[in-house]
Amino acid sequence: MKRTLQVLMIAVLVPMAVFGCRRQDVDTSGQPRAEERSAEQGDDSDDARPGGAVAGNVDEIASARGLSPDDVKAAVMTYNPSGKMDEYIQFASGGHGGQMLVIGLPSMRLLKLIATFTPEPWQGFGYGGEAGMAVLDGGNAANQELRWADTHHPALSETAGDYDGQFLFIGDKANARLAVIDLRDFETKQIVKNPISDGDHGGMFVTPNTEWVVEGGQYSTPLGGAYAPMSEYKDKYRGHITFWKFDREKGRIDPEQSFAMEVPPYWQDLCDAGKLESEGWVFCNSINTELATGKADADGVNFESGASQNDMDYMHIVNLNKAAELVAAGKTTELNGFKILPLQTSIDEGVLYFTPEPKSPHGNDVTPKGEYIVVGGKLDQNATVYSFKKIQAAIAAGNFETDDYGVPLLPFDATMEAQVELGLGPLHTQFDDKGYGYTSLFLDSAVARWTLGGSYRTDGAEPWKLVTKTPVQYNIGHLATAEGDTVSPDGKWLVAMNKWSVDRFNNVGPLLPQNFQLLDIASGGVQMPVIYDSPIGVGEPHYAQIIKADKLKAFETYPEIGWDPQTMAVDPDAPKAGTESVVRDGNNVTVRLTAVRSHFTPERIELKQGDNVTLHITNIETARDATHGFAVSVHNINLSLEPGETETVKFTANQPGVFPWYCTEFCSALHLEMVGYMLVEPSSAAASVR
Ligand code: CUK
Ligand code: CUA
Repeated sequence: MKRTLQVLMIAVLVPMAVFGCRRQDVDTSGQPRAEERSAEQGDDSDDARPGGAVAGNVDEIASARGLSPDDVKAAVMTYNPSGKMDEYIQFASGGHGGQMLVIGLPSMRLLKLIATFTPEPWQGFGYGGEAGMAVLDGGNAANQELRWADTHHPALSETAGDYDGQFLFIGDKANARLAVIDLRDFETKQIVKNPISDGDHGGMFVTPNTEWVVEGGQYSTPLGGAYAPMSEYKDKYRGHITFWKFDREKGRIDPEQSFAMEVPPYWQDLCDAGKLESEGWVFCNSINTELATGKADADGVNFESGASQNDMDYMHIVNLNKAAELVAAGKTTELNGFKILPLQTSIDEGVLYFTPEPKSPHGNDVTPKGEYIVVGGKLDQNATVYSFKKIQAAIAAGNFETDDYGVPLLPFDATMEAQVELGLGPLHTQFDDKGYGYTSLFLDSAVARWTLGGSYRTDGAEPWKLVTKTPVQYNIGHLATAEGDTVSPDGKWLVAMNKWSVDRFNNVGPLLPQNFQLLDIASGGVQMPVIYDSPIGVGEPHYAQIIKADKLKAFETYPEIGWDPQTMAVDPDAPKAGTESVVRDGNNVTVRLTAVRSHFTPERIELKQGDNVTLHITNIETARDATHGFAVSVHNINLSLEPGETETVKFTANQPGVFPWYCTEFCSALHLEMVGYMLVEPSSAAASVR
């Protein structure tokens, strides 16, 4: 009866109140049907497209806007008319926004921002929902609640070296943490804090079947949070490379099965996992092999120059399979309950090797078949290419000296395959399907395309040679090509992730957005024109990966009513229609709520000051996009309940008064009426005065 009345009310009210006097059919949700919607929006059109035909012809519009034929071509290549989907999805770090960006290619439209390390109200992440709070708390340091991150390198899960579209990992450079995102619902499921270090950089990178997620350290400290003065840097400070074991079945990192390698106190930098030929090995570059300790008095040397004295730093070459065997055999020590493979054990057992790399190295990228490792140099003009075969030969021949810590140091000439002169400040390299490498040039503000050698060259072109460069605006860091760090790059699209945008966008004050520029690397012959500029105004992204969109198989709604996204199963305790209740047991009150267009059940919660409240709420909708919010005034509670989802909030009703709660998503014509009242009766007359 109630339901019938509501439908009736909507049918009467909606056309009058919301859609004026237009003819309008309405379904029970209070929304116009899809066919009606597009017809409504395109009154004058005679085609099916919203907005109808464009006035004037293309040439006239282009000339009026001052667009060149190349501009028009770029527009046509990137424009998606309404309803047309993108072919690729880019997962970009959101930098110190602590989030992940989901961007469609080639349109460059921002599809979503995934709340990761930072509370985010639209997704109701970190505003009372128990699941999200638990995820965020999982990333706390021992004595500190952490609510931001500097996200650098996302890593999509892989199967046989190709993205499989299941999981996404992202590292937090500021606090040495790792987040796991499940791509069934694009939500963060786990954050783990490194127990032995508070900083990293060389993560996250996965092994070809995602058994391990690699986290390389950066600024060395005494491990485990110990104290030692900088005068004891050489002896007491250490770097780490941490290997997190991923349990794909559970969709979680398993810290019990994870371990860290103790390495010398150089500053480990980017890592990459070997693949195919080099599978089972991991490579990380490093800086500050000078062991600089900074300038704090007149005699010191600042890090900027102190850590740039040497012509060569050391690539770390890790036999991960061997390391894992040693860990399984119990050859570890423990620090803060975490397994550590001691440096001396790694040396004795042939787990760790070094080879020199020039000049302030950065970037460390394994070629698609796994036989080369490409390293940039921030103060160099070459990309340096190492051969995995040569590395193995040097190891087998015992062709090495040792560094100050006794780690075998393979000679540069013995491991290096080629040096490719590209320009100033080569950083990161990606690949295509035609045997080219693409390297970002920070100081040149350019992208270089160059030929790989070996089995990649079937076209007779000279190997290891610069082919062309495209200027980008400006100061490019990483770049990403479609599936460009997998065993089978697609050879399409390149996104230059530029640090500075300077004059590219309208002035929005002294803090400028970064600039993602899309380059067409597939259809322009030798040239790689920039065809789109996309401002990124939420933090400084570093790395990104670009996956074929059809590999992603996300839910459209949660599969069943009462779904708990944390367990990815139905919560047996989830409120369902007809089971709503408010039950008091002493001063513990359990509230079971449902939400559906356009009401909550129940709509009044009567509490006494000091009650401990546990509130379960289910969005019992099955329609796509029928999300409801749940926001309680001045309680810092805001949930986003996607169709089918169940959430739990716990709080103490300390504050007497009357608190409306309401749905924060404009879900229907009567969304404003989707409200409830929480009444908290004061414990005494005095308590009722605020
Ligand atoms: S780093 Cu940022 S530009 Cu963190 Cu991969 Cu090179
Ligand atoms: Cu539900 Cu608005």
